[in-house]
Amino acid sequence: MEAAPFPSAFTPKSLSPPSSSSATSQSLLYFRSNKARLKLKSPRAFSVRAASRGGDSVVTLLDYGAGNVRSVRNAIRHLGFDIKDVQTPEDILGANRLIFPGVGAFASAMEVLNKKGMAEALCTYIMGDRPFLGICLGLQLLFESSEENGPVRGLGIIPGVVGRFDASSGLRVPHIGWNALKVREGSEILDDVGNHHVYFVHSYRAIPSNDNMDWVSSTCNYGDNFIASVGKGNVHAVQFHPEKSGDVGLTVLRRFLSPKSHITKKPTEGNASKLAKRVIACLDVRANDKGDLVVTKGDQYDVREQTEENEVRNLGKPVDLAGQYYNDGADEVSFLNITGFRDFPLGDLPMLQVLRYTSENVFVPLTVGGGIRDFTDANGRYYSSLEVASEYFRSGADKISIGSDAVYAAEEYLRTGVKSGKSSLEQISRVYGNQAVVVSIDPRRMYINSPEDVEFRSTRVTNPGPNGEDYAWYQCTVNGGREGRPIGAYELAKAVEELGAGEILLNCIDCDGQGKGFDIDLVKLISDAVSIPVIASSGAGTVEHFSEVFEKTNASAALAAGIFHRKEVPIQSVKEHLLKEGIEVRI
Ligand code: 1PR
Repeated sequence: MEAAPFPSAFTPKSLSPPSSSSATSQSLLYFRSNKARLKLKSPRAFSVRAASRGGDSVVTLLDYGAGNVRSVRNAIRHLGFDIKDVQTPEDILGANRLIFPGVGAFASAMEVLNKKGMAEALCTYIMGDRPFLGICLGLQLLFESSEENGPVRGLGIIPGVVGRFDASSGLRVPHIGWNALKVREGSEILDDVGNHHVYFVHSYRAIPSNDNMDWVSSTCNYGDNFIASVGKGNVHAVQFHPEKSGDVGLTVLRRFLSPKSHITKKPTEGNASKLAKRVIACLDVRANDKGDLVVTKGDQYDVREQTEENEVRNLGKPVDLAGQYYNDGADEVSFLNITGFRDFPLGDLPMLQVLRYTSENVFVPLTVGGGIRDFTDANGRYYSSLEVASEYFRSGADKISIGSDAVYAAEEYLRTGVKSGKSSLEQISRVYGNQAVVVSIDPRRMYINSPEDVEFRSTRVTNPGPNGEDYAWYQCTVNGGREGRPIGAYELAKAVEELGAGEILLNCIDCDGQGKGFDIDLVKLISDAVSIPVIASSGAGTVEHFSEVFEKTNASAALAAGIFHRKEVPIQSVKEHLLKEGIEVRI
């Protein structure tokens, strides 16, 4: 059957063909003919009948299987609610309250919703003014269409087109990090949130207009003002991730889940005004010689004690430390499985367990890296890097980080000039979005006298080399710094951005564990070269090192390990110092 056409006012130039049923299209027309004002209409008018509703402590979750919604599940359970998964459209209609954490790409989400008859049920449910909370893509799908790989039709409940952030003026896209909201008065679930940062990770957004103003409950500024949340009656949706926004985000979820309950734990007074610089705690994880998984930390990547026994340094248990850093105010926690290059991570079940346990109690983004590549095990079973990444995502990771394999992919791309589409980087970012893929670079400083001495991009160094060299290039390595490759950090960063990386974790082997500060020359070189966010890593020793890297470079985040593990500099002190220096951070 043919779908009803878009009313001309909302018809984008070339919409991809709808795969929806005509009933869905009728729902869309209903909304449009009502100028998208939410009117109550009996769900009985629709063919799909409601199943029986769950109890008061039950939340219905619409997980259409396109990605990781584990953190949303964890947050709901943490707040004391049970979860009922949507299996059929009837489950949507039978929900007491429905959470829709959209993940993946707009087009594939709409395709699944249409195919399963869930688009119609969703429209009916929302038209009925029933308690609804959409998250991220779960907000975008409410709009008429999206430009993401499209235009592609959405549910058409809210007027407007979802478009990509404009990176042409130097804006870093994806928009990743903690940003401030401008909250409309009386926005209910967002009360108290106005002065706080919440966590965003997205490349597409909807813009407020006269047509959708009656829906907009908050906006956020990044390049321009975009819609951070919508709300009308019992229907809400947020572009940010409440399940990843610490206590503030949990408060938003709690207000949605129990609107009448008294919020005992009010967030502290905040002063958020823009995108904050992030402070990230990193845990290098590996098995020690007894086979226990421990957090270790190297000096220039050497993680063994300088003793006769030469044992692997043990700085604590991964799950405990991650929990502690969350409580201390870390904006993100990264796990690097540093022996992943030789030990297959899916055989390394303890690492997956670490992620599972951590994500139950840590409500900020978790990144995991190490060993993401294609692999054939001893029995000849082949695992694609996508399978490895999927297992990490399923276990609670929000982002995965690729080291060695990204170097090989970039080398190949620079050699052939062709994007094969087959590298782990390309495959994973295609399925999970580039905001979910970090490339971790492990460069080593190579001093030279003149930029002409090498074919790679070099930079003038602040401190000359041992023989008075004024320049350096940064050689990429693989396998935990064990092997140098014929590619510079600059060339790698540019190539992986083109191949689909959403963020760069920029280590420096020379500075790692030295406590003498970040390699400012390197961070500046790379953060000026790419338009995706760059995380400065390696060398933090004092709070001043953090302000220095943010003042002198375009880094979006700074990561440290040793000083946090050895409790030399607490995360709170770093943040207080940055605030004092006028650098916005999440408190
Ligand atoms: O190549 O995809 O299997 O990924 C391996 C990952 O493990 C890479 O991200 C690589 O950086 C990391 N890795 C491998 N070997 C080591 C090692 O230390 N022997 N750790 C290692 C890298 C560097 C930082 C560190 C900062 C901050 N660790 O992440 O945490 O330098 O430390 P600091 O604040 O104490 O100076 P693949």
